[in-house]
Amino acid sequence: EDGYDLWLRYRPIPESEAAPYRARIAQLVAPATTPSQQATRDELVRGLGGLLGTPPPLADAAGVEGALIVGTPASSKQIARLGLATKDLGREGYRIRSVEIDGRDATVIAANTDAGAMHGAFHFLRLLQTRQPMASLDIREAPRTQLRMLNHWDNLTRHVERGYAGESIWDWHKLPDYLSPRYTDYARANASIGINATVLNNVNASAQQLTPMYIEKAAALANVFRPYGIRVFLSARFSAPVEIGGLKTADPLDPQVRAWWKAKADDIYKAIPDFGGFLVKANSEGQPGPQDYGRTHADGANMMADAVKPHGGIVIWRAFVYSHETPDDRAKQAYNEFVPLDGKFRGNVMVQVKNGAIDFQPREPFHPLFGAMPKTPLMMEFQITKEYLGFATHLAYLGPMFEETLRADTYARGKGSTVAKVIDGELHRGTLFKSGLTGMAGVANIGSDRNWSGSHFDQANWYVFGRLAWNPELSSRDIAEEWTRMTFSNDAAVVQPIVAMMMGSREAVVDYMTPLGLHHLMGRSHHYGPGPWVEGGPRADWTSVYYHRATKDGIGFDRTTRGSDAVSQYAKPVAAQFDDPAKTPEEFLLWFHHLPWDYTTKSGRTLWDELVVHYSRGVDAVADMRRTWDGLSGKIDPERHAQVATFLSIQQKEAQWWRDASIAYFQTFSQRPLPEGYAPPAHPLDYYESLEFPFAPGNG
Ligand code: BDP
Repeated sequence: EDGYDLWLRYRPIPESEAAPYRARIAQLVAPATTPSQQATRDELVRGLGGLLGTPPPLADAAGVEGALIVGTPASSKQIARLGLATKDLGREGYRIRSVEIDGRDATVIAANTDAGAMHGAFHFLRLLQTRQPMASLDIREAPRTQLRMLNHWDNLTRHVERGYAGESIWDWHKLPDYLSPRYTDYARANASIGINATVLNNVNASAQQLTPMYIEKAAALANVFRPYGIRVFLSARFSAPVEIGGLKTADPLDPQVRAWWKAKADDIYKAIPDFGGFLVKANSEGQPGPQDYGRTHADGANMMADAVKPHGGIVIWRAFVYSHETPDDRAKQAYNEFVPLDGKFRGNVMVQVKNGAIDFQPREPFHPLFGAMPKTPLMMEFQITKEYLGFATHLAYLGPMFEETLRADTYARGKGSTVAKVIDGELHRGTLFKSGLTGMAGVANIGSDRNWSGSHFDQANWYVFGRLAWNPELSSRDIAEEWTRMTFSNDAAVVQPIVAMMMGSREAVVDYMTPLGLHHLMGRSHHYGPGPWVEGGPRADWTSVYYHRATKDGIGFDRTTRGSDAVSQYAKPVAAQFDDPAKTPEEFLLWFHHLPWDYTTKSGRTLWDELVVHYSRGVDAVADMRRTWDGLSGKIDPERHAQVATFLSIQQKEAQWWRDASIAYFQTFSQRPLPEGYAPPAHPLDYYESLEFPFAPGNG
C-alpha cells in the first residue's frame, strides 16, 4: 500500500463480520441517467464490491429483501413515494434510513439533488468502512456551510507554494487534452468529505491564468469535477487588465477596467457555466490591489463582484493584508483595514479571514475579525499544508487546532458566540448579515506524490478539514477515529493508540517550536527549522525578534492596553481576559504579554523554567509517538508503516534541534541555568545559527 487510495481503500470486511452487511445490501438500486448519478453508482459498486467481496447485483427497483436504494424523488419513484427527501436537507443534504418497501427491509439514501445523493452514498460507505451497525439507520445530514473549499497555492509552473507533496497535481502542459485519472480520484476524495469547491491556482496569482489558453485548461478540470458536485474558482491577479488586457491601469473605478473584468467573466462563464468566482489577494506582500490607485478593498472587491454577478458568481476577498510600512503590531492590521468596510461590500462578496491574526502559526488566538464584521460574510481560512508545523515529515494532526479556533468564543453577541457560529452564519443570520453566504477554505496539502499529501498522516488533515467544513461543531477526536479506521484498521489495538498519538501531536509541535504563545520563530522565508535569531532584512515583521522581543528583562509581545493594544480588537470580556497575564490562558501568555524571566507560571515554575520544560516535553512526546508507532509494526502494512516510522525519526531529530537551538538562543537573554535534570543543548548557539537550507521545499 502506498497511500494512493487515501481513506477510500475499501478493503474487505473480514468474513466473520460481513454477514449482516451482505444481508442489508443484497441489491443496489442506483439510477444512472446523469453523470453525477453514474459517478455515485460507480462509487457504490467499487466500494461495496471491495468491502463485501463482490458488489451487490444492480436493479431498477427494490425487489428483494435488503435492497439499497439511492437517489432523488426525480430519479426514483420509490424514493419519491417514501417522501424522505425533505426541504430541510437543502441542496446537498441527505437522509439514510432503514425502511420497509412492499413488506421487505430496505435502506434508502435520499436527497433532493444528485450531489446530496452522492454525499449520502459516501456516508453510507463510511458506515461500512468503520463497521457501524446497519439495522435501524436514521441519519439526516445537511452541511452547515455552503462553500467548503480547497485553496491550491499551485503555480502554472507546477511549483506549489508551501507545498510539501511534490509538484502541482494540475499538469497544465497536458491539459486540456490529457485528463489524468488522478483528477477523478481527487474529485472522489473531496466529494467523500463534502468539499464542493476548489481554487486551482495560487493566491499569488499569475495573470496568465486568465488567458484563453488557461481558461480552457481550467474548464477541462471543471468538467471532471462537475459530476462530483465540485465547482472551480480561480485566483485572480488584480493587475490582470494591465498585464494581459493591454490597459494602462487596473483602477477599479475606471470604466475600461470594469468593462475588461466583465468581458473576462463572460468569457470564463462561456467555458465554465458553473464557475464559482474569484479569490483575490490584494495589497498584501507586494501583490497589486485597489490601494495602488487610492481605492479601498471594498472598491476592488465590488468591481469584480459586479463582473461575476450576472452569472451567479462570487468574489472571495482575503483579509490577509499588510501595508508597505511595518505597523507597530502586524496582528492589528487586518482588523484596522477591514472593520471600517463592514457593510460596504456587495452581496456576492465574502471576506476570507485566516484563523489567527498573524499567519498560520502552530497556535494562534482566534482572529479578532471573527464576530467584528456582522454585515459581512466571513469565510474561514485554515492552512492544511504544514508551512509552520514541520512540513510533511512532522506528524501533526491539525484537527484539534481547527477545533480550538472554531470553538473559541468571540463574545460578539454575548457568551456562546463561537467562531463556528460566525462561520456558519448562525450568529448574524437574519439580522445584519443578509447574503447568507457561508464557507470555509483550507490551503491544500495536495501534490503529485503517490500518497497525495507528502505523508500518510497528512491525509488526515485534508480529511478533517473537509469534515469540519461540513459541520464545524464535529469533534476532531471522532474524526481522527473515523479516519484511522478507514485509513489503517478497525482493530481497537490499532485505532486507540493511533488516535491518541494524533490527538497529542499538534501540541507536541507547539511545545518544541513555539510554546506558551511564542510565534513566528521559524527559519527566514522557507520556515524550515528554528530561527529565533532572525533579524534585519526588508521588514521588521518578517523577523523573529519582532515577535518574541526577548531581552535580559523578559520575553513576549506586549499586546495589552499598555502595549500595542491589540487586545482591544476583541469583544470586551475577551479583551479583559487577554489584558491580564493571570487570566490569559497560558498557551497564549507570550502572545499577549511581555513578562520577566522569573514570572511565576501556573505550575509554580519561573517562566524560563517553564519554557524549558515545554520545549523538552515536546521532544519527549515525539519519542512517545515513535514508541507507539513501533508497537504497531505487524499490524499495519509494511510500506506505510516504514515510511511513517522514518518520518517520526526525522521529526524526533528536528524536535531536538528546535528545542536545543531555542534554548541556546533564549538562554543568552535569560542568563539562567536550565532547571535540574534538563540536558543542555547539544551544540553552542553559533552552530545552530550557521545552518543554512537554501533549497528547503515549498519556498517562494
Ligand atoms: C504565508 C505564506 C506565503 C503566502 C501567504 C498568504 O508564507 O507563502 O503567500 O501566507 O497567505 O503564510 O498569502
